Amino acid sequence: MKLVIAVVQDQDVPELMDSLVEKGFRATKLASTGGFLRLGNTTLLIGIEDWQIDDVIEIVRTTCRTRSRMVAPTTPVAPSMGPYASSPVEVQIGGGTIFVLDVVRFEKV
Ligand code: 2BA
Repeated sequence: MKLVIAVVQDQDVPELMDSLVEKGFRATKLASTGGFLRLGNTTLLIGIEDWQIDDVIEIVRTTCRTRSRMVAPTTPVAPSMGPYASSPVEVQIGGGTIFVLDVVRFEKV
């Protein structure tokens, strides 16, 4: 068994959850915050059988979009630039950041 941890953008969650449930997957939705942008995002925990990994990744791929956002860096990007860089930079967010972990034991009691 595997545990898929998927960090996705909030806007994509309704369609992603619909697709997962429609295909018979179970998921738990957690509110999370990205360490870089400090913006809310969503982390899904999805327990699956090993042979279902590709199906789940494909669902995330097709329902989660890549978006760009301009951010003003608040941390130094290079020592020569001083403590803060003033120019906003564009970052690409998403579609999804996916971790697949082995589950040692799973029980519902
Ligand atoms: P954030 O940490 O808020 O990152 C948002 C986006 O900012 C990232 O999109 C990436 O394009 C950019 N970014 C992040 N760290 C950066 C850095 N040190 N320098 C320059 N740009 C940076 P994604 O890669 O799609 O990540 C979206 C969210 O997924 C992240 O939000 C974070 O919550 C999670 N995530 C991504 N990689 C992770 C990892 N290795 N471990 C844990 N969570 C991760």
